Amino acid sequence: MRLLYSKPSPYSSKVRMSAHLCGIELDCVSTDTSAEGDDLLRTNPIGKIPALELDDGSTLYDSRVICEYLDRVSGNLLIPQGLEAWTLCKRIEALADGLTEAVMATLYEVRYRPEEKRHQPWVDKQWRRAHRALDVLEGDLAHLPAEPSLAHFAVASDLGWIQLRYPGTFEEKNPGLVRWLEAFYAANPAYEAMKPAA
Ligand SMILES: N[C@@H](CCC(=O)N[C@@H](CS)C(=O)NCC(=O)O)C(=O)O
Repeated sequence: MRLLYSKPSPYSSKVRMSAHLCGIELDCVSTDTSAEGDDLLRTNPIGKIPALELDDGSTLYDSRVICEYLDRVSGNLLIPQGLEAWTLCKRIEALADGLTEAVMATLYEVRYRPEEKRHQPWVDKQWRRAHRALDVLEGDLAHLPAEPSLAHFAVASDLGWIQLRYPGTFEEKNPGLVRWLEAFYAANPAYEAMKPAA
């Protein structure tokens, strides 16, 4: 299977970590979304990564759908199936991804919008959203078992991306998140090479 991805992309990082846990090897193709190339648009008409091309040529996007697929084909190695554990796992994934979406919106505001057209109240709203999510995440992680699952990969990827793009955002205010990340990589060193990187 071919994964269109980029090294800094947090959603791609989540998929790569998930595939590793599922024992699925992906042919990872570095993809620049701003080029809107044919390969990307054929794989995902939305023009975003991660996008997966299956061995039969069919395609899947976005990261949540790809991870659900990896879980299914691996016989549920990625997502716990008991209702309580499933609920916690999927809620944490949604929270971590929503956090990233908010912070990414602020990055795109600077990257793609001319300065005179930026709307600071909207940016402030995204940061309020992000800080609420970070606070709740810090509490939720206390309930997550040590054994890695989709929730772990979503959190490690999304926090890793924030540390890459906006270092210092949560380290002081949410030290529990820093401790959690350190413990995760100490117990699961293989995943460190897949975290978002420049
Ligand atoms: N909900 C999507 C979000 C994917 C996404 O936003 N990917 C970013 C890179 S991390 C992207 O492709 N951005 C390019 C763009 O928005 O044009 C997912 O979970 O896969």
